[in-house]
This record gives sequence, C-alpha cells and structure tokens, in this order.
Amino acid sequence: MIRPFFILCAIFHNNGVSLSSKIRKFPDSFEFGASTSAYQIEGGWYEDGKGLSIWDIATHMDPSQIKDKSTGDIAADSYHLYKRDVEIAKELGLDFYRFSVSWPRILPKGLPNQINQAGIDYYNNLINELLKNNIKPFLTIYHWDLPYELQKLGGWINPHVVDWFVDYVKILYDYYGDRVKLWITINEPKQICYEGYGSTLKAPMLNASGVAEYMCAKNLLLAHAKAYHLYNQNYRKLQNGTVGISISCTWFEPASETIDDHQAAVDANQFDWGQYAHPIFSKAGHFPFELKKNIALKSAEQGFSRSRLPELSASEVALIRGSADFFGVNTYTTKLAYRDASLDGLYAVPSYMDDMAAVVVGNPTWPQAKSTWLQEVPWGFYKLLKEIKKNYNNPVVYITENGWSTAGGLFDDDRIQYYRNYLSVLHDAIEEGCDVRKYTAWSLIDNFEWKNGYTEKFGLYEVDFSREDRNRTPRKSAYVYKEIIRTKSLDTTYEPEINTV
Ligand code: PNW
Repeated sequence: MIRPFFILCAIFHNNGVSLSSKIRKFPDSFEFGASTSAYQIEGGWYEDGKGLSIWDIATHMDPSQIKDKSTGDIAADSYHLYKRDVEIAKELGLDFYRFSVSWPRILPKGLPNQINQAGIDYYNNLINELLKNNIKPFLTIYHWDLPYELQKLGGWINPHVVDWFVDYVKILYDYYGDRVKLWITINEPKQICYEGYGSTLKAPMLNASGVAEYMCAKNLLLAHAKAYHLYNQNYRKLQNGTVGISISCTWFEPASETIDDHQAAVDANQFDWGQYAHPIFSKAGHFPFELKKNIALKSAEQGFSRSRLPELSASEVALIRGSADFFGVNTYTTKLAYRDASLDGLYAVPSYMDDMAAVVVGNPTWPQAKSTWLQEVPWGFYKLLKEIKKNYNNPVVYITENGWSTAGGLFDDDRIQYYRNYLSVLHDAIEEGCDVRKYTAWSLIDNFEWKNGYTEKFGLYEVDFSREDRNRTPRKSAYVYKEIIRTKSLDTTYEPEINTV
C-alpha cells in the first residue's frame, strides 16, 4: 500500500530557509525575463509554408488525448500578434524574452534542402522588434515540435537525428546569430525522451517504455553537444554568444530518515535531472552511477542481453562533457521519494519508473496549483540550487523556467506568493555563492498547456481564447513582477495599483 500521507507530513518544515519580509536586492547584473514556446503560442499551424510537427499530428489525429480536445492551431495567435507580445515584454520591463523556434516552420520537411523563407522572416521580425525595444532575444532551438517528417524516420531514437539537428541549428546560427547572443539548444530532455518516447504523456506518445527513453537520451545529448561545438568552431569568435541547455529539475526529498528512502531520493534526482546534467556538467562526464547501476541490474534480471541504457564511448563522453556555457534550470516543484518493496509491480516492466524504483508523491499540506503535479515548495528549489553548486563545481546557472498555474482570472495572489517565495530562496542561494545570473518566469502569456489544452493558465498576462483577437490583459502578478524587475528587489509589502503597467 502507498503510505498514508500523514506519515509524510513529517517533512512539512522549512528546512532552514527563511521566507522573511526583509527587502532583498538582487545583484545589479542579475537579469529577469519571461518565456514561451512556439507550439504553445504561435498558431499559424498551416500557414505560409510551415510543415507539420508531431504536436500538429497528435492534436489532429486523436483530439480526445487533449483534456479540452483543443489544438495549437491558433493558440495565442502570436504568429500574427508578435508585436503585442513584445509590447508586453516592454511593459513588464523584461531584460530578455525567451521564445522558441518551430523547426517545421523553418524546415517544413525537417531537412535543410528546403528552407521556408516566411518562417525565417517571422523570427527575423520578432528578433528585430525585441532589439528595437531593448529586450534581448533568448532563443530556444528545440521546444518539442519535431517535424513530423522526421518522426516518420524515428525522430529522437534514430541516431541520424544528431545530424538532422545540427543541420537545423546551423541555419539558425547563420540567419540569427548576428543578433541573438543567448541560445538554448534543447528544452527539457526528460520530457522529450521519457514523456514522448517512453510513455504517452507527450508527442509522439510512442510508449516504448524502458527502452526508447534511453536511446533518445543518448542521441539528444550528442545532438546538443555537437550543436555546442559547432558554435565554438564556426561562430563564437565572430558572434560572441553563449550556448546552453535547459533541463527540467524536480527536487526529490527523502520521505523519511531511513537509508532506503534516502537512496530512493538520490536515485530519483539522478533519474530526473542527473541523467542529463551529469554527462554535461560533472567532471567525470558519463551517465550517473545510479542510473547505470539500476538499469544494468534490472536489464540483466529481465533477460536483456545488454543494459537498456546505451553505452557512451570514451570519445562521446569527452564530446558531451563541458558542452555548455550555462546550466538552464527549469524548475517548478518538489516531491517526496520513498522505497517500498511491497510496491513491486506498481510500474510497467521494463520502464523508467521501475528502473528508478522510487515512489514519488506530493504532500497535501503544500500549496496546490491548478496543475496536479505542481505544489509550492520553495525550500526544495533552494536545496536544488545548492546541490547543483556542489555536484557540478558551481556552474553558471540561468533559471530558464519557473511558474505557477491557475484556473484563470486576473487576481492571482497564489501566483504572486509563489514567485515571491521562490525568488526569496533564490536570493538566499545567490548570497550563499550559487552562481545564478538570470531568472525567467513561465510564462509571458497564457498558452496551450500540452495535454491539458487551455485548462491550465501559466501567464503573467491572461489571453482571452474565446475572442478572435486573442486579447491580452495583465494579471495582478504582472504588476508585481514588473516592480520586482524595476527595483531588482523583492519587497513583499508592495501592493500594485492596478492599471499601472
Ligand atoms: C515545462 N516537472 O514542462 C515546459 O517546458 C513548458 O512547455 C510547460 O508549459 C511548462 O513546464 C508548464 O507545464 C514541465 O514537474 C512541467 O518536473 C513540469 C515539470 C517539468 C517540466
């Protein structure tokens, strides 16, 4: 049986982190931004020569997979309303705006023999509009909308994806690198590999559990590393930008003091984000020890002739190790982890969850967002930052996503509380030497929240999806974030006067 929640409530404490009301000033060089992604906001799904992506296919082939049966066909219509988005970024006073490029809008068939000029123009216009308003463009190269033509060939589990990706990246460096100085190669490897290929949580919903997610992981790490080295070899000297990767990191805390639960949390952290961070940011490189050990043991028990986790050769380890100028951290929440032998059979075999062999749960006493998986646990964010500092020799960290969902409405005090508490512990971590230099709110505006459609709102600005003009209105949190950016500090007593944005 899953242990009753009240036992887990032992963890209900602040772990030494104070959420005090003193005014906290961020370093002058610290920068604030907000984020979106192409499929979630753009719409224009079949316009001006754009090809289809795996999300176009998933939403159209079987609408029942999406909670409200919606699609990203129009979404927030940013393909037409990008000037309003930039205006919003300006209203907020953002230092930078993080957006992603749709691969099939640039390369309708995924490969570089056919470039869609209208797609090139769209991002040129967006970048120029941002620069005109003194906002730095922060470009994510891949945020989940793989060209469908490449998925037909296996997508991220075909080793050739490394070449396909590098060809695509080269085009973006060539066209935009004169003006874009901040690059993220790939957004959230775990969500791409485990959720997309090892389960049905994200497109392409392959569900080849326990096998495909690890094939994808290897290819993705190599694709990222080659994109990074391409920049170093051909562009860095001239363009002088910075290139990193965004990894989603949940913090896992042991549910009790037992050695077993402690190990369950270590394993969960290594599976969730160490899987991708360790090969890039650790001194030794390679997949984490816990990952290699667990998957090799289980694979042998299950009758496989080799570990389901593919090997990385010495030269691949060397290529991947150190292949980032910064660690992009996307983080939202914390979970408790425990180990319980009586739960054998809880997960499919083979699978990522079975390999990890930890039960992970929330805590009903933590503040709950609209998204079931999202609870407010600031001390978990603090522990995550300290662990990254310790494990990877204090890398440069950019928080590339952090945010809170509601059911809607302009008065979002729970979102305000979340942002203030997370920024407060971020400030603690910086004071204690963590090298965090940027913070990015998710999201600038409401958007298509993947399988949850439009039922969960993450925006600082509300989008009215019932109106053709997709009217955008600032929420209360937008006014608070604007003041945080203006003063570069946290003043928890600040109450906005509405209509001042
Ligand atoms: C991110 N977690 O996904 C994505 O990058 C966005 O596209 C998405 O809209 C946003 O978060 C909100 O869901 C994640 O719990 C969501 O570990 C949750 C987790 C990780 C990533």
